[in-house]
Amino acid sequence: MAIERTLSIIKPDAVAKNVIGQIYARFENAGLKIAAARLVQLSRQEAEQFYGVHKERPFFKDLVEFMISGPVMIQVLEGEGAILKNRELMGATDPKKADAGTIRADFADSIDANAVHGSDAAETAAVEIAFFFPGLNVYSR
Ligand code: RTP
Ligand code: MG
Repeated sequence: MAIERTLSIIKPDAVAKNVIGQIYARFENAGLKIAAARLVQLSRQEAEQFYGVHKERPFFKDLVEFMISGPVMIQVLEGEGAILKNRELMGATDPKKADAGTIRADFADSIDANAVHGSDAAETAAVEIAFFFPGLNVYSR
């Protein structure tokens, strides 16, 4: 399988719970490397733009409010099949439906405060990485 990159966000709920390190350990244990990372407070405009595909959805306003409710940890993950691998590590969007041992099953409280984001396909990964790391040297190692 090809080496891929994907965008991951540890959302405000998980940052507030002080589990960045525990979530990073899951990435590392699955063979994913941190190729770039930033801890940031998103602006409303950034959150609205990032989740723009969902802007007509009923949960959009709550999603944006949640994403700006505190700092987020944003990283580029790199490794074999990184996009799908990260989605598997995350578990289902609704933590009640997430498999045991996934990040959302273990750290998320609700479908809104669900601990992590991960790109869902190669095209969205490219767009999302460029959005948060424009022109960056994403280090391959
Ligand atoms: P994400 O984009 O954050 O990685 O999550 P996802 O792919 O698993 O889910 P997606 O369908 O892309 O939805 C984005 C985020 O919106 C919130 N959501 N709320 N109340 C609801 O029915 C609902 N549905 C989605 C979640 O926080 C989800 O992560
Ligand atoms: Mg999504």
